[in-house]
Amino acid sequence: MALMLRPWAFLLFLALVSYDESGLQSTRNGVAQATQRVFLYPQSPKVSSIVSTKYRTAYHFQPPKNWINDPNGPMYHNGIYHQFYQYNPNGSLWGNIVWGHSVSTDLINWIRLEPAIERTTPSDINGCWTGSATILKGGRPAIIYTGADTEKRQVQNIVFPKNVSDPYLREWIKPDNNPLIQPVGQGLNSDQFRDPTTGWIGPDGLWRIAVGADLNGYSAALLYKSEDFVNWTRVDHPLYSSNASTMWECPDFFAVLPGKNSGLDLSAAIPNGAKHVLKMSLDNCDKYMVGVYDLKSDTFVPDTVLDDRRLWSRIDYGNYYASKSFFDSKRGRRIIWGWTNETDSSSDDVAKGWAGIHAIPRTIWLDSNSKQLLQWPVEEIESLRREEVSHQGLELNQGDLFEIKGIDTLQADVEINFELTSTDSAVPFDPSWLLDIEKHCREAGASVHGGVGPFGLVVLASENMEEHTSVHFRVYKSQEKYMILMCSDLRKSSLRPELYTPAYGGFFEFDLEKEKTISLRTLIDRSAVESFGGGGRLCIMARVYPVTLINGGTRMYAFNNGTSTVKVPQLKAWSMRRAQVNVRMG
Ligand code: DQQ
Repeated sequence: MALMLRPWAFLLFLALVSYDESGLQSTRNGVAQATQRVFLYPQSPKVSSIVSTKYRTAYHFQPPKNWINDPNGPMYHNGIYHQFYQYNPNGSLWGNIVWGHSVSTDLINWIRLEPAIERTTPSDINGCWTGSATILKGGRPAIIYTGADTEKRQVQNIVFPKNVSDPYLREWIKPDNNPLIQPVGQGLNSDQFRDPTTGWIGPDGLWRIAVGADLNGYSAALLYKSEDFVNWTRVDHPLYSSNASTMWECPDFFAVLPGKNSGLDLSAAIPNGAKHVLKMSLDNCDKYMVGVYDLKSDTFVPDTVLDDRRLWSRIDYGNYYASKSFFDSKRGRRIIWGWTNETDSSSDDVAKGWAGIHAIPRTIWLDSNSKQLLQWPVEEIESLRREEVSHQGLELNQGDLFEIKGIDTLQADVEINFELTSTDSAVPFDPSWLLDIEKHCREAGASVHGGVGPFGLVVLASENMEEHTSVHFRVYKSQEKYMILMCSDLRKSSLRPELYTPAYGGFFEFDLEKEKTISLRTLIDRSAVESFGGGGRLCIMARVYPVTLINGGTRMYAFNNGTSTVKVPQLKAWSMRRAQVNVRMG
Protein backbone atom coordinates (compact mmCIF):
# COMPACT_ATOMS: atom_id res chain seq x y z
CA MET A 1 0.00 0.00 0.00
CA ALA A 2 1.26 3.45 -0.83
CA LEU A 3 1.82 5.65 2.14
CA MET A 4 1.38 9.39 2.41
CA LEU A 5 3.74 10.91 4.95
CA ARG A 6 2.73 14.25 6.40
CA PRO A 7 4.98 17.26 7.05
CA TRP A 8 6.53 15.94 10.25
CA ALA A 9 8.09 13.17 8.19
CA PHE A 10 9.49 15.64 5.74
CA LEU A 11 11.00 17.60 8.63
CA LEU A 12 12.92 14.46 9.53
CA PHE A 13 13.99 14.27 5.91
CA LEU A 14 15.21 17.88 6.03
CA ALA A 15 17.06 17.35 9.28
CA LEU A 16 19.05 14.58 7.66
CA VAL A 17 19.63 16.42 4.42
CA SER A 18 22.12 19.19 4.87
CA TYR A 19 22.79 20.40 1.39
CA ASP A 20 26.36 21.52 1.83
CA GLU A 21 28.98 21.75 -0.87
CA SER A 22 31.17 18.95 0.39
CA GLY A 23 30.30 16.55 -2.41
CA LEU A 24 31.27 19.11 -4.94
CA GLN A 25 34.55 20.02 -3.42
CA SER A 26 35.63 16.44 -3.90
CA THR A 27 35.01 16.77 -7.62
CA ARG A 28 38.11 16.16 -9.64
CA ASN A 29 38.85 15.67 -13.25
CA GLY A 30 39.84 12.05 -13.53
CA VAL A 31 42.18 11.33 -16.38
CA ALA A 32 41.70 8.23 -18.48
CA GLN A 33 44.60 6.00 -17.56
CA ALA A 34 45.66 4.78 -20.91
CA THR A 35 48.43 4.52 -23.36
CA GLN A 36 47.15 7.66 -25.09
CA ARG A 37 45.53 10.47 -23.23
CA VAL A 38 42.83 11.93 -25.35
CA PHE A 39 40.14 13.25 -23.11
CA LEU A 40 39.26 14.15 -19.58
CA TYR A 41 36.02 13.29 -17.90
CA PRO A 42 34.67 13.92 -14.43
CA GLN A 43 35.32 11.00 -12.13
CA SER A 44 36.07 10.44 -8.47
CA PRO A 45 39.64 10.38 -7.21
CA LYS A 46 41.37 7.05 -6.62
CA VAL A 47 40.08 5.74 -3.33
CA SER A 48 39.55 2.24 -1.99
CA SER A 49 37.02 0.50 -4.19
CA ILE A 50 33.58 -0.86 -3.55
CA VAL A 51 33.04 -3.77 -5.87
CA SER A 52 29.53 -5.00 -6.31
CA THR A 53 27.71 -6.56 -9.22
CA LYS A 54 24.63 -4.81 -7.86
CA TYR A 55 25.79 -1.55 -9.47
CA ARG A 56 25.78 -3.18 -12.88
CA THR A 57 22.80 -1.99 -14.89
CA ALA A 58 20.09 -4.46 -15.92
CA TYR A 59 18.70 -2.89 -19.08
CA HIS A 60 21.18 -0.25 -20.27
CA PHE A 61 23.61 -1.21 -23.03
CA GLN A 62 27.03 -2.51 -22.05
CA PRO A 63 29.26 -5.47 -22.93
CA PRO A 64 29.80 -8.25 -20.36
CA LYS A 65 33.13 -6.75 -19.26
CA ASN A 66 35.75 -4.10 -19.98
CA TRP A 67 35.67 -0.42 -20.90
CA ILE A 68 33.28 1.20 -23.37
CA ASN A 69 32.84 4.78 -24.48
CA ASP A 70 31.25 6.45 -27.53
CA PRO A 71 28.42 4.84 -29.51
CA ASN A 72 29.65 4.41 -33.07
CA GLY A 73 27.96 3.97 -36.43
CA PRO A 74 24.44 3.04 -35.27
CA MET A 75 22.30 1.90 -38.19
CA TYR A 76 19.30 -0.13 -39.28
CA HIS A 77 20.04 -2.52 -42.12
CA ASN A 78 17.90 -5.34 -43.52
CA GLY A 79 15.79 -5.80 -40.40
CA ILE A 80 18.65 -5.55 -37.88
CA TYR A 81 19.82 -2.69 -35.67
CA HIS A 82 23.59 -2.44 -35.34
CA GLN A 83 25.31 -0.78 -32.44
CA PHE A 84 29.07 -0.35 -32.49
CA TYR A 85 31.03 1.16 -29.64
CA GLN A 86 34.47 2.25 -28.52
CA TYR A 87 35.76 -0.79 -26.65
CA ASN A 88 38.93 -1.81 -24.83
CA PRO A 89 39.14 -5.62 -25.25
CA ASN A 90 41.92 -5.80 -22.65
CA GLY A 91 40.60 -3.97 -19.62
CA SER A 92 38.25 -1.56 -17.93
CA LEU A 93 40.14 1.69 -18.51
CA TRP A 94 40.31 3.59 -21.80
CA GLY A 95 42.94 2.25 -24.24
CA ASN A 96 43.58 -0.24 -27.10
CA ILE A 97 40.36 1.00 -28.66
CA VAL A 98 38.52 -1.16 -31.22
CA TRP A 99 34.92 -1.17 -32.44
CA GLY A 100 32.75 -3.52 -30.36
CA HIS A 101 29.68 -4.72 -32.28
CA SER A 102 26.21 -5.83 -31.19
CA VAL A 103 22.96 -6.47 -33.05
CA SER A 104 19.32 -6.33 -32.09
CA THR A 105 15.83 -6.45 -33.53
CA ASP A 106 14.30 -4.24 -30.84
CA LEU A 107 17.04 -1.88 -29.58
CA ILE A 108 16.69 -3.36 -26.08
CA ASN A 109 17.93 -6.97 -26.26
CA TRP A 110 21.36 -7.30 -27.84
CA ILE A 111 23.52 -10.09 -29.20
CA ARG A 112 27.25 -9.53 -28.90
CA LEU A 113 29.47 -10.18 -31.91
CA GLU A 114 33.23 -10.16 -32.40
CA PRO A 115 34.70 -6.64 -32.71
CA ALA A 116 33.97 -5.21 -36.16
CA ILE A 117 37.06 -3.02 -36.58
CA GLU A 118 40.36 -3.91 -34.95
CA ARG A 119 43.80 -2.27 -34.84
CA THR A 120 45.39 -4.12 -37.72
CA THR A 121 46.77 -1.60 -40.23
CA PRO A 122 49.25 1.31 -40.10
CA SER A 123 46.34 3.74 -40.35
CA ASP A 124 44.58 2.50 -37.20
CA ILE A 125 47.26 0.62 -35.27
CA ASN A 126 47.04 3.04 -32.34
CA GLY A 127 43.26 3.05 -32.10
CA CYS A 128 40.05 2.63 -34.07
CA TRP A 129 38.20 5.70 -32.87
CA THR A 130 34.79 7.17 -33.40
CA GLY A 131 32.99 7.24 -36.74
CA SER A 132 29.65 6.81 -38.46
CA ALA A 133 27.81 4.45 -40.78
CA THR A 134 26.18 5.53 -44.02
CA ILE A 135 23.87 3.41 -46.17
CA LEU A 136 25.06 3.98 -49.73
CA LYS A 137 22.92 3.80 -52.84
CA GLY A 138 21.80 0.23 -53.40
CA GLY A 139 21.73 -0.42 -49.65
CA ARG A 140 25.43 -1.15 -49.08
CA PRO A 141 26.64 0.16 -45.71
CA ALA A 142 29.99 1.87 -45.27
CA ILE A 143 31.69 3.07 -42.12
CA ILE A 144 34.15 5.95 -41.99
CA TYR A 145 36.06 6.13 -38.70
CA THR A 146 39.09 7.82 -37.24
CA GLY A 147 42.27 5.82 -36.96
CA ALA A 148 45.25 6.77 -34.81
CA ASP A 149 48.08 5.86 -37.18
CA THR A 150 51.65 4.71 -36.57
CA GLU A 151 52.65 8.30 -35.76
CA LYS A 152 49.51 8.81 -33.65
CA ARG A 153 48.12 11.19 -36.23
CA GLN A 154 44.35 11.14 -36.65
CA VAL A 155 43.29 9.97 -40.10
CA GLN A 156 39.95 8.92 -41.57
CA ASN A 157 39.51 5.32 -42.77
CA ILE A 158 36.75 3.32 -44.42
CA VAL A 159 35.45 -0.24 -44.03
CA PHE A 160 32.78 -2.19 -45.93
CA PRO A 161 30.93 -5.39 -44.95
CA LYS A 162 32.64 -8.47 -46.33
CA ASN A 163 29.30 -10.07 -47.10
CA VAL A 164 26.26 -7.77 -47.35
CA SER A 165 23.93 -10.74 -47.29
CA ASP A 166 25.12 -11.76 -43.80
CA PRO A 167 22.26 -10.33 -41.73
CA TYR A 168 24.63 -9.55 -38.85
CA LEU A 169 27.35 -7.99 -41.04
CA ARG A 170 29.92 -9.73 -38.88
CA GLU A 171 33.04 -9.04 -40.90
CA TRP A 172 34.28 -5.70 -42.18
CA ILE A 173 36.98 -5.25 -44.81
CA LYS A 174 39.56 -2.47 -44.92
CA PRO A 175 40.39 -1.53 -48.53
CA ASP A 176 44.02 -0.82 -49.42
CA ASN A 177 43.44 2.87 -50.04
CA ASN A 178 43.10 3.75 -46.35
CA PRO A 179 43.54 6.30 -44.96
CA LEU A 180 41.06 8.13 -47.15
CA ILE A 181 41.66 11.48 -45.50
CA GLN A 182 44.90 12.75 -43.97
CA PRO A 183 45.18 15.63 -41.49
CA VAL A 184 46.69 17.96 -44.04
CA GLY A 185 45.77 21.48 -45.03
CA GLN A 186 46.06 24.92 -43.59
CA GLY A 187 45.28 25.39 -39.93
CA LEU A 188 44.78 21.68 -39.25
CA ASN A 189 46.19 19.93 -36.24
CA SER A 190 46.82 16.19 -36.66
CA ASP A 191 45.96 15.56 -32.97
CA GLN A 192 42.59 17.22 -33.25
CA PHE A 193 40.95 15.84 -36.35
CA ARG A 194 38.37 13.13 -35.79
CA ASP A 195 34.92 11.59 -35.54
CA PRO A 196 33.40 11.81 -39.07
CA THR A 197 29.61 12.14 -39.39
CA THR A 198 27.20 10.03 -41.39
CA GLY A 199 27.35 11.04 -45.07
CA TRP A 200 24.67 13.01 -46.88
CA ILE A 201 24.13 13.98 -50.49
CA GLY A 202 24.25 17.66 -51.37
CA PRO A 203 22.39 19.51 -54.16
CA ASP A 204 25.18 18.68 -56.65
CA GLY A 205 24.65 14.95 -56.07
CA LEU A 206 27.99 14.56 -54.26
CA TRP A 207 28.47 12.93 -50.89
CA ARG A 208 29.49 15.02 -47.93
CA ILE A 209 30.78 14.25 -44.45
CA ALA A 210 31.84 16.57 -41.64
CA VAL A 211 34.85 15.90 -39.40
CA GLY A 212 35.43 17.49 -35.97
CA ALA A 213 38.61 19.54 -35.87
CA ASP A 214 40.61 22.24 -34.30
CA LEU A 215 41.12 24.82 -37.03
CA ASN A 216 43.64 27.53 -36.16
CA GLY A 217 42.79 27.04 -32.50
CA TYR A 218 39.02 27.18 -33.02
CA SER A 219 36.35 24.53 -33.32
CA ALA A 220 35.12 23.41 -36.70
CA ALA A 221 33.06 20.78 -38.45
CA LEU A 222 35.20 20.47 -41.58
CA LEU A 223 33.38 19.61 -44.77
CA TYR A 224 34.58 16.95 -47.26
CA LYS A 225 33.02 16.03 -50.61
CA SER A 226 33.15 12.86 -52.68
CA GLU A 227 31.59 11.34 -55.75
CA ASP A 228 32.21 7.71 -54.79
CA PHE A 229 32.44 7.87 -50.96
CA VAL A 230 36.10 6.83 -51.21
CA ASN A 231 37.95 9.77 -52.75
CA TRP A 232 37.40 12.84 -50.62
CA THR A 233 38.31 16.50 -51.12
CA ARG A 234 38.23 19.11 -48.42
CA VAL A 235 35.79 21.94 -49.19
CA ASP A 236 37.39 25.38 -48.83
CA HIS A 237 35.08 26.32 -45.97
CA PRO A 238 33.85 24.32 -42.97
CA LEU A 239 30.24 23.25 -42.60
CA TYR A 240 30.34 25.46 -39.52
CA SER A 241 33.01 26.82 -37.21
CA SER A 242 33.07 28.86 -34.04
CA ASN A 243 35.64 30.83 -32.12
CA ALA A 244 33.66 30.33 -28.92
CA SER A 245 35.29 26.97 -28.22
CA THR A 246 38.13 24.65 -29.16
CA MET A 247 37.97 21.21 -30.84
CA TRP A 248 34.52 19.66 -31.24
CA GLU A 249 34.40 15.92 -30.82
CA CYS A 250 31.74 13.69 -32.38
CA PRO A 251 29.84 16.20 -34.54
CA ASP A 252 26.40 14.99 -35.63
CA PHE A 253 24.39 16.68 -38.39
CA PHE A 254 20.76 15.89 -39.12
CA ALA A 255 17.46 17.27 -40.40
CA VAL A 256 14.24 17.56 -38.38
CA LEU A 257 10.69 18.75 -39.01
CA PRO A 258 9.42 21.17 -36.35
CA GLY A 259 6.65 19.67 -34.23
CA LYS A 260 6.83 16.23 -35.89
CA ASN A 261 8.35 13.31 -34.10
CA SER A 262 8.97 11.47 -37.34
CA GLY A 263 12.61 11.51 -38.41
CA LEU A 264 14.26 12.47 -41.68
CA ASP A 265 16.97 10.76 -43.69
CA LEU A 266 19.54 13.44 -44.46
CA SER A 267 20.31 11.87 -47.81
CA ALA A 268 16.68 11.82 -48.97
CA ALA A 269 14.80 14.87 -50.26
CA ILE A 270 14.37 17.22 -47.31
CA PRO A 271 10.82 18.65 -47.14
CA ASN A 272 10.13 22.38 -47.02
CA GLY A 273 10.05 23.74 -43.51
CA ALA A 274 12.66 21.31 -42.25
CA LYS A 275 15.40 22.57 -39.96
CA HIS A 276 18.89 21.23 -39.42
CA VAL A 277 20.72 20.45 -36.20
CA LEU A 278 24.46 20.46 -35.58
CA LYS A 279 25.46 18.62 -32.42
CA MET A 280 28.96 18.80 -30.99
CA SER A 281 30.66 17.24 -27.94
CA LEU A 282 32.76 19.52 -25.75
CA ASP A 283 33.20 20.51 -22.12
CA ASN A 284 32.08 17.00 -21.04
CA CYS A 285 28.64 17.48 -22.57
CA ASP A 286 26.76 17.40 -25.85
CA LYS A 287 25.54 20.74 -27.15
CA TYR A 288 23.54 21.63 -30.24
CA MET A 289 22.43 24.44 -32.50
CA VAL A 290 19.26 24.55 -34.59
CA GLY A 291 19.44 26.31 -37.96
CA VAL A 292 19.26 25.70 -41.67
CA TYR A 293 21.55 23.99 -44.12
CA ASP A 294 22.09 26.68 -46.74
CA LEU A 295 22.41 24.82 -50.02
CA LYS A 296 23.99 27.72 -51.90
CA SER A 297 26.84 28.30 -49.49
CA ASP A 298 26.95 24.64 -48.42
CA THR A 299 27.09 25.70 -44.80
CA PHE A 300 25.07 25.29 -41.66
CA VAL A 301 23.57 28.60 -40.55
CA PRO A 302 22.38 28.59 -36.93
CA ASP A 303 19.21 30.51 -36.10
CA THR A 304 20.93 32.05 -33.09
CA VAL A 305 24.62 32.49 -32.45
CA LEU A 306 25.58 32.73 -28.80
CA ASP A 307 29.15 33.82 -28.08
CA ASP A 308 29.08 32.33 -24.61
CA ARG A 309 29.04 28.56 -25.04
CA ARG A 310 27.70 28.06 -21.52
CA LEU A 311 24.39 29.20 -23.00
CA TRP A 312 24.33 26.68 -25.85
CA SER A 313 21.48 24.16 -25.59
CA ARG A 314 22.38 20.70 -24.39
CA ILE A 315 21.16 17.28 -25.48
CA ASP A 316 21.35 16.19 -21.84
CA TYR A 317 22.25 18.17 -18.72
CA GLY A 318 23.84 15.26 -16.86
CA ASN A 319 26.43 12.60 -17.63
CA TYR A 320 25.98 12.05 -21.36
CA TYR A 321 28.62 12.45 -24.07
CA ALA A 322 29.70 11.64 -27.62
CA SER A 323 26.15 10.97 -28.77
CA LYS A 324 25.33 9.87 -32.28
CA SER A 325 21.98 9.73 -34.03
CA PHE A 326 20.68 7.70 -36.97
CA PHE A 327 17.55 7.56 -39.08
CA ASP A 328 15.57 4.43 -38.25
CA SER A 329 13.98 3.56 -41.59
CA LYS A 330 11.99 0.74 -39.93
CA ARG A 331 9.90 3.12 -37.82
CA GLY A 332 10.56 6.45 -39.59
CA ARG A 333 12.13 8.08 -36.53
CA ARG A 334 15.50 9.53 -35.54
CA ILE A 335 17.21 7.85 -32.63
CA ILE A 336 20.07 9.21 -30.56
CA TRP A 337 22.51 7.25 -28.39
CA GLY A 338 24.94 8.69 -25.84
CA TRP A 339 27.74 7.37 -23.64
CA THR A 340 27.47 7.60 -19.86
CA ASN A 341 30.68 7.04 -18.01
CA GLU A 342 31.14 5.73 -14.49
CA THR A 343 31.64 8.48 -11.91
CA ASP A 344 33.15 6.23 -9.28
CA SER A 345 36.94 5.98 -9.38
CA SER A 346 39.20 4.34 -11.94
CA SER A 347 40.30 1.92 -9.21
CA ASP A 348 36.63 0.95 -8.83
CA ASP A 349 36.48 0.33 -12.56
CA VAL A 350 39.55 -1.90 -12.44
CA ALA A 351 38.10 -3.79 -9.49
CA LYS A 352 34.65 -4.16 -11.13
CA GLY A 353 36.17 -5.20 -14.45
CA TRP A 354 33.81 -2.99 -16.42
CA ALA A 355 33.13 0.68 -17.04
CA GLY A 356 30.69 2.71 -19.12
CA ILE A 357 27.16 2.25 -20.38
CA HIS A 358 25.05 3.74 -23.12
CA ALA A 359 21.94 5.71 -22.26
CA ILE A 360 18.62 4.25 -23.40
CA PRO A 361 18.19 5.00 -27.13
CA ARG A 362 15.94 8.03 -27.46
CA THR A 363 13.62 9.20 -30.21
CA ILE A 364 14.66 12.77 -30.93
CA TRP A 365 12.66 15.49 -32.65
CA LEU A 366 12.21 19.28 -32.75
CA ASP A 367 9.55 21.17 -30.80
CA SER A 368 7.06 23.22 -32.86
CA ASN A 369 8.85 26.39 -31.66
CA SER A 370 11.87 25.23 -33.74
CA LYS A 371 14.20 25.97 -30.82
CA GLN A 372 14.23 22.98 -28.58
CA LEU A 373 14.96 19.31 -29.24
CA LEU A 374 12.75 16.81 -27.45
CA GLN A 375 13.75 13.26 -26.55
CA TRP A 376 11.88 10.24 -25.30
CA PRO A 377 13.04 6.67 -24.58
CA VAL A 378 12.21 4.46 -27.57
CA GLU A 379 8.85 2.81 -26.94
CA GLU A 380 10.44 -0.66 -27.15
CA ILE A 381 11.76 -0.10 -23.61
CA GLU A 382 8.18 -0.46 -22.37
CA SER A 383 8.35 -4.18 -23.20
CA LEU A 384 10.46 -4.55 -20.04
CA ARG A 385 7.71 -3.24 -17.78
CA ARG A 386 6.38 -5.78 -15.26
CA GLU A 387 4.33 -5.00 -12.11
CA GLU A 388 2.54 -1.69 -12.38
CA VAL A 389 1.36 0.61 -9.62
CA SER A 390 -0.88 3.51 -10.43
CA HIS A 391 -2.25 6.40 -8.34
CA GLN A 392 -4.65 9.14 -9.34
CA GLY A 393 -5.77 12.36 -7.74
CA LEU A 394 -2.96 12.79 -5.18
CA GLU A 395 -2.34 16.15 -3.58
CA LEU A 396 1.09 17.05 -2.27
CA ASN A 397 1.13 19.88 0.26
CA GLN A 398 4.32 21.49 1.45
CA GLY A 399 6.46 18.86 3.14
CA ASP A 400 4.57 15.81 1.86
CA LEU A 401 6.42 12.67 0.87
CA PHE A 402 4.39 9.99 -0.89
CA GLU A 403 6.03 6.60 -0.91
CA ILE A 404 5.74 4.62 -4.16
CA LYS A 405 5.54 0.99 -3.10
CA GLY A 406 4.84 -2.31 -4.78
CA ILE A 407 7.55 -2.24 -7.44
CA ASP A 408 11.26 -2.99 -7.67
CA THR A 409 12.79 0.35 -6.72
CA LEU A 410 16.19 -0.62 -8.19
CA GLN A 411 14.87 -1.33 -11.67
CA ALA A 412 11.91 0.91 -12.41
CA ASP A 413 10.20 3.20 -14.88
CA VAL A 414 8.24 6.02 -13.21
CA GLU A 415 5.93 8.55 -14.84
CA ILE A 416 4.44 11.38 -12.79
CA ASN A 417 2.34 14.35 -13.89
CA PHE A 418 2.46 17.37 -11.61
CA GLU A 419 -0.32 19.97 -11.82
CA LEU A 420 0.14 23.37 -10.20
CA THR A 421 -2.73 24.74 -8.14
CA SER A 422 -1.37 28.27 -8.38
CA THR A 423 1.60 30.10 -9.82
CA ASP A 424 1.10 33.21 -7.66
CA SER A 425 4.10 32.43 -5.51
CA ALA A 426 6.42 31.75 -8.49
CA VAL A 427 9.66 33.67 -8.01
CA PRO A 428 11.00 35.83 -10.92
CA PHE A 429 13.53 34.12 -13.14
CA ASP A 430 17.07 35.52 -13.13
CA PRO A 431 18.82 34.93 -16.51
CA SER A 432 22.23 34.96 -14.81
CA TRP A 433 21.36 31.52 -13.40
CA LEU A 434 21.79 30.13 -16.93
CA LEU A 435 25.53 30.69 -16.69
CA ASP A 436 25.91 28.11 -13.93
CA ILE A 437 22.76 26.04 -13.52
CA GLU A 438 24.48 23.42 -11.35
CA LYS A 439 25.29 26.17 -8.86
CA HIS A 440 21.65 27.20 -8.87
CA CYS A 441 20.59 23.58 -8.28
CA ARG A 442 22.97 23.45 -5.32
CA GLU A 443 21.59 26.65 -3.87
CA ALA A 444 17.96 25.77 -4.58
CA GLY A 445 18.11 22.09 -3.53
CA ALA A 446 15.18 19.84 -2.65
CA SER A 447 15.24 20.96 0.97
CA VAL A 448 15.15 24.68 0.18
CA HIS A 449 11.57 25.96 0.39
CA GLY A 450 10.57 27.69 -2.78
CA GLY A 451 7.50 29.40 -4.15
CA VAL A 452 6.34 26.86 -6.72
CA GLY A 453 8.50 23.84 -6.09
CA PRO A 454 10.69 22.06 -5.42
CA PHE A 455 8.49 19.06 -6.23
CA GLY A 456 9.53 15.81 -7.84
CA LEU A 457 10.84 12.35 -7.15
CA VAL A 458 13.29 10.91 -4.65
CA VAL A 459 14.88 7.60 -5.73
CA LEU A 460 17.36 5.07 -4.34
CA ALA A 461 16.73 6.40 -0.83
CA SER A 462 17.85 4.62 2.32
CA GLU A 463 15.27 4.09 5.02
CA ASN A 464 16.41 7.10 7.00
CA MET A 465 17.02 9.26 3.90
CA GLU A 466 20.71 9.59 4.64
CA GLU A 467 21.23 8.45 1.07
CA HIS A 468 18.94 9.55 -1.73
CA THR A 469 18.91 11.08 -5.20
CA SER A 470 16.31 13.73 -5.91
CA VAL A 471 14.97 14.74 -9.34
CA HIS A 472 12.83 17.83 -9.02
CA PHE A 473 11.37 20.97 -10.56
CA ARG A 474 10.95 24.63 -9.61
CA VAL A 475 8.77 27.08 -11.52
CA TYR A 476 9.89 30.66 -12.14
CA LYS A 477 8.04 33.57 -13.79
CA SER A 478 9.71 35.05 -16.81
CA GLN A 479 7.76 37.86 -18.52
CA GLU A 480 4.82 36.19 -20.25
CA LYS A 481 6.07 32.65 -19.83
CA TYR A 482 7.45 30.31 -17.21
CA MET A 483 10.93 28.89 -16.86
CA ILE A 484 11.14 25.49 -15.26
CA LEU A 485 14.28 24.41 -13.45
CA MET A 486 14.90 20.67 -13.41
CA CYS A 487 17.64 19.32 -11.13
CA SER A 488 19.03 15.85 -10.56
CA ASP A 489 20.77 16.26 -7.26
CA LEU A 490 23.30 13.55 -6.45
CA ARG A 491 24.91 15.21 -3.44
CA LYS A 492 23.35 12.73 -1.04
CA SER A 493 23.27 9.84 -3.47
CA SER A 494 25.96 7.88 -1.62
CA LEU A 495 27.38 7.77 1.86
CA ARG A 496 30.68 6.83 0.36
CA PRO A 497 33.08 9.73 0.84
CA GLU A 498 34.82 11.49 -2.03
CA LEU A 499 32.49 10.36 -4.80
CA TYR A 500 31.80 12.75 -7.65
CA THR A 501 28.22 13.75 -6.79
CA PRO A 502 27.13 16.94 -8.57
CA ALA A 503 23.70 18.57 -8.66
CA TYR A 504 22.97 18.53 -12.40
CA GLY A 505 20.39 20.94 -13.77
CA GLY A 506 18.85 22.73 -16.72
CA PHE A 507 16.03 25.16 -17.54
CA PHE A 508 13.26 24.86 -20.09
CA GLU A 509 10.53 27.27 -21.17
CA PHE A 510 7.02 26.08 -20.53
CA ASP A 511 3.58 27.24 -21.56
CA LEU A 512 1.63 26.44 -18.42
CA GLU A 513 -1.63 27.81 -19.87
CA LYS A 514 -1.46 25.32 -22.72
CA GLU A 515 0.07 22.30 -21.06
CA LYS A 516 -1.26 22.36 -17.49
CA THR A 517 0.92 19.51 -16.17
CA ILE A 518 4.67 19.18 -15.93
CA SER A 519 5.65 15.57 -16.49
CA LEU A 520 8.61 13.65 -15.13
CA ARG A 521 9.70 10.26 -16.35
CA THR A 522 12.63 8.55 -14.65
CA LEU A 523 14.24 5.26 -15.58
CA ILE A 524 16.05 3.78 -12.60
CA ASP A 525 18.52 1.04 -13.41
CA ARG A 526 20.65 0.37 -10.33
CA SER A 527 23.52 2.84 -10.79
CA ALA A 528 21.74 4.75 -13.61
CA VAL A 529 19.06 7.40 -13.08
CA GLU A 530 17.86 8.75 -16.43
CA SER A 531 15.22 11.49 -16.31
CA PHE A 532 13.03 13.25 -18.87
CA GLY A 533 11.22 16.44 -17.82
CA GLY A 534 8.40 18.37 -19.50
CA GLY A 535 7.58 15.63 -22.02
CA GLY A 536 11.25 15.26 -23.04
CA ARG A 537 12.23 18.95 -23.16
CA LEU A 538 15.01 18.38 -20.67
CA CYS A 539 16.96 15.19 -20.03
CA ILE A 540 19.38 14.42 -17.22
CA MET A 541 21.39 11.20 -17.13
CA ALA A 542 23.20 10.36 -13.90
CA ARG A 543 25.28 7.60 -12.28
CA VAL A 544 24.96 6.95 -8.56
CA TYR A 545 26.53 4.45 -6.18
CA PRO A 546 24.41 4.27 -3.01
CA VAL A 547 25.75 1.97 -0.31
CA THR A 548 22.13 1.07 0.55
CA LEU A 549 21.81 -0.51 -2.88
CA ILE A 550 24.33 -3.16 -1.85
CA ASN A 551 23.12 -3.67 1.68
CA GLY A 552 19.38 -3.66 1.38
CA GLY A 553 16.25 -2.18 -0.11
CA THR A 554 15.92 1.34 -1.41
CA ARG A 555 12.82 3.53 -1.37
CA MET A 556 11.13 5.90 -3.74
CA TYR A 557 8.92 8.93 -3.06
CA ALA A 558 7.06 11.71 -4.83
CA PHE A 559 7.44 14.94 -2.85
CA ASN A 560 6.61 18.60 -2.69
CA ASN A 561 8.55 21.11 -0.68
CA GLY A 562 7.17 24.29 -2.25
CA THR A 563 4.73 26.56 -0.46
CA SER A 564 1.98 25.99 -2.99
CA THR A 565 0.14 22.66 -3.20
CA VAL A 566 0.85 20.46 -6.21
CA LYS A 567 -1.65 17.93 -7.55
CA VAL A 568 -0.63 14.63 -9.06
CA PRO A 569 -3.46 13.63 -11.39
CA GLN A 570 -1.52 10.56 -12.49
CA LEU A 571 1.41 8.58 -11.14
CA LYS A 572 2.41 5.28 -12.73
CA ALA A 573 5.41 3.14 -11.96
CA TRP A 574 6.61 -0.23 -13.18
CA SER A 575 9.29 -2.70 -12.18
CA MET A 576 11.64 -3.29 -15.10
CA ARG A 577 12.74 -6.72 -16.22
CA ARG A 578 16.41 -7.42 -16.95
CA ALA A 579 17.08 -7.15 -20.71
CA GLN A 580 19.24 -9.62 -22.62
CA VAL A 581 22.12 -7.21 -23.08
CA ASN A 582 25.03 -8.84 -24.85
CA VAL A 583 24.68 -12.06 -22.88
CA ARG A 584 25.53 -14.30 -25.79
CA MET A 585 27.70 -14.23 -28.88
CA GLY A 586 25.90 -14.37 -32.20
N1 DQQ B 1 36.31 9.23 -28.03
C1 DQQ B 1 37.02 8.69 -29.15
C2 DQQ B 1 37.38 9.87 -29.99
C3 DQQ B 1 36.38 10.86 -29.59
C4 DQQ B 1 36.27 10.66 -28.11
C5 DQQ B 1 38.24 7.94 -28.63
C6 DQQ B 1 35.04 11.23 -27.52
O1 DQQ B 1 37.29 9.55 -31.37
O2 DQQ B 1 36.75 12.17 -29.94
O3 DQQ B 1 37.84 6.83 -27.87
O4 DQQ B 1 34.68 10.61 -26.32
